[in-house]
Amino acid sequence: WQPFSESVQAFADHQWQAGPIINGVALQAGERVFAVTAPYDRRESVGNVAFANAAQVNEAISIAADTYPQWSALPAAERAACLQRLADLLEENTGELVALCHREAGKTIQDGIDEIREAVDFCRFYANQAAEEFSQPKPVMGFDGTTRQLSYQGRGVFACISPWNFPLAIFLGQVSAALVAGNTVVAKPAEQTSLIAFRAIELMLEAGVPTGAIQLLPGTGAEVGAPLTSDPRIAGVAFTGSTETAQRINRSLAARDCEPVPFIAETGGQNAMLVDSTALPEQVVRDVVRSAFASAGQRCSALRVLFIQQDIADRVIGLIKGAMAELSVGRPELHSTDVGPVIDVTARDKLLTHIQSLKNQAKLVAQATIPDSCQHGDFVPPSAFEIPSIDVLENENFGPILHIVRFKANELDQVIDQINQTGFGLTMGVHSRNERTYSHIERRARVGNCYINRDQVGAVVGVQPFGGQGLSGTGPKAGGPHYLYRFTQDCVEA
Ligand code: UN1
Repeated sequence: WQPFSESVQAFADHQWQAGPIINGVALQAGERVFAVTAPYDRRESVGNVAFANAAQVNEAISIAADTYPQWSALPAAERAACLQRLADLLEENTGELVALCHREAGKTIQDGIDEIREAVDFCRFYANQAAEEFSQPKPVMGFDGTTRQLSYQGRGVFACISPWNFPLAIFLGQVSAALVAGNTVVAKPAEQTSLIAFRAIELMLEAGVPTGAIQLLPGTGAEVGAPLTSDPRIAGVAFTGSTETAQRINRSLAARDCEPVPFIAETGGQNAMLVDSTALPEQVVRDVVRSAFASAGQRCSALRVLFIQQDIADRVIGLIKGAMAELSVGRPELHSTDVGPVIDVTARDKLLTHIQSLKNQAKLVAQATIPDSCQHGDFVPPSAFEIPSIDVLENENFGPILHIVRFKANELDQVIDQINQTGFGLTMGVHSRNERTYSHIERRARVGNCYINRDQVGAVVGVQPFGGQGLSGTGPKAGGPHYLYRFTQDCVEA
């Protein structure tokens, strides 16, 4: 902690500059320049970003397409070596990157440290897997005893479109997977976190990834994302973000008059936790508070709707109230802060509107207070409401708001079905000491990640693959054994 706290101080006045990186050249001019300010205090300048213009989008795709034959022809182990060097550089620059995650994305220091760690893990995991599995053709044994050789190669130019909530980890997770599998990449980071993406690509070039293989295009979905995904030269898209944007990209890919391509999407959720009367209340409350309020609720895995069996509801809700009274909302660089700001004023206003609308149809259980020191930032008070049913929630509320629903013992299946009917299927938490109950819930619920008797955030690369079903995404899971294959095409020598 201490060294990272010091690097946040060391970079307290630093101004970062970013723009498109095309063929290794960092450009300071584009469509327009966007001034970056800190989410915890909008008076604080963090730097500037030049957003890409239409000509730059076109040029980036051309260069990536021209470089594809050379890059894909390299042995997988050589591509993997570049990513291992990138991971080394991320570790060497952790101090600056934690400071940047704090200043640009408003992350707490602990979240910043976790972010860099996860980015390193993604790079090393995909590099190891590619070196091991794509270096040699794989023998496939037929039932008749004969053997065929299956080899894997890239598909062409991949578009990687990533979110602001994991501005380094998810950004580099997508880009490193696409690259190491043999594709060249055009990356469009979330416009709120372009400085972090820019720094990551600088390090990637320093690590030896050829300048033609990775192009960076900061900008908005309308100005950069849309022309990118409608371009017939794009051979695949990796996307993490909202379900609506995923649907838009899907339509745009389908409308192209060219070959069909893979679309890998990880999207939103309406994540629930089910607590039955055998659960341990203290443990439930610890896991609820972390799942709902850590990272200011800005994880797609975060808990949104807590279902508690009536028999223990009063006791658990009482404990949640007590725990929320202890939650410290504040500036993210302070060691004492549990909940920092949300990403921007648009997010804040949307969440505050939701809180306002709940006040008419729900019972406020608890609400933390925002200290005066936070008045210039985009903060939302962590809040918990009792609501009559999950049906009152129309959308995912991407912030520190917990909804609580009581249910009776004989309503368990009905509750699971209601959760399934939302169409989302990302994470689910279950607290029960009855094995029959949690096994039954696991089987009946349609979710990507089901967590039993623990919190439901913080998936670990290579240990706990992460991704959803239904409206929550296409799979395969990031950080799992099948993700890389989706970026490849396979060829059989018979
Ligand atoms: C996301 O928020 O887009 O398990 C996905 C977790 C994180 C979720 C990342 N890996 O909490």
